[in-house]
Amino acid sequence: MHSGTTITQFMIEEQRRIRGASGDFTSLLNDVVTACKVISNAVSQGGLVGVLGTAGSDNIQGEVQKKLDVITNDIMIKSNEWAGHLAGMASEEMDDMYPIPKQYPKGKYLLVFDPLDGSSNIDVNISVGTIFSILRCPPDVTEPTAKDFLQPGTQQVCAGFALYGPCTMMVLTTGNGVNGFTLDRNIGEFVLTHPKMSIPEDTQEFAINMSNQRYWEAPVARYINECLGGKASGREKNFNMRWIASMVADVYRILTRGGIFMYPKDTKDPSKPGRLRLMYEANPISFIVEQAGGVCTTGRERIMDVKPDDLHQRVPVILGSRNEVERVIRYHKEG
Ligand code: AFP
Repeated sequence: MHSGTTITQFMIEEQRRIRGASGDFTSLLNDVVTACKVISNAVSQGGLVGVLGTAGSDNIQGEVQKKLDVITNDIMIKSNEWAGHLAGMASEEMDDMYPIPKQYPKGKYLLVFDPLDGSSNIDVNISVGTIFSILRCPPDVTEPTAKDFLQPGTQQVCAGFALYGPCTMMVLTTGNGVNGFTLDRNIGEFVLTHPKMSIPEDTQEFAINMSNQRYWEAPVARYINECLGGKASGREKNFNMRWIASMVADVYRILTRGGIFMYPKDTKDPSKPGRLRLMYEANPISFIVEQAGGVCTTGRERIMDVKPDDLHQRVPVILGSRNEVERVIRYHKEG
């Protein structure tokens, strides 16, 4: 007999706190959680069921799709299209938004997701995850178009990610703190194991893809040089570095023990203002990180204040422990 609070119990208790809540949102979240359990299964079987390798297609961003990118996208769609809670979905893996098929009732929410973040790591058995964000469909819109999704991150009703690592975790916020749940495979339920997650204000750990160093802007180069130099370059401490190249895994580490994560603006490809996608990665992760007491910025503005102009828009991302991120913001102001 398990003794913890299950995610279902947790969500129902949260719902009771909201006067007039219809249960729609709780049911939607339940479907998303179910999809993540199905994805966790697919990911954990890997080569046994022939799901590793490339799918032979590219996504809208010109990236090679893995078989699991396509499979997990399909799982998210199938688990969430039927119940009547959604007016539409948008995914990193689909060129256009996904309207709810005619045979199903429509609801008042929009679901945005990256079905398998870090998927370029999947063949080497490194942790990957699913990131999602729930928005309200604008009032009186029954047939949403892409522009109805273009809401700043501050409008998110809920954001979360599942992390498929040694344990499968679900990390969630609805704007009332951040809670982490671990999948108990014996009962098939996520159980609350990490209540009220909080990011320490200070850190000695940074995460950045150092191979891009020659493309960085001056403020980022200045900050990383100081981290590398540590006490010898005037900082009060020495730093350690981690880079998993799977944002969910890097962010989970920061939620657990602090750190700063950076995928900054660079000059590698002038057509791209950053590597990470605003709607599918930066906004949901920012909502979680801010709710855990961290800071998220492009270097020049708060990520959740960016007004999206395209579903697949990219942004620079600098996030994590407050005092380090604020230092980087200061370096951007100083030029
Ligand atoms: P994929 O989902 O294509 O593997 O991208 C992962 C990611 O968006 C994010 O999770 C990582 O932090 C970042 O890209 C890694 O980028 P680099 O490969 O340039 O280090």
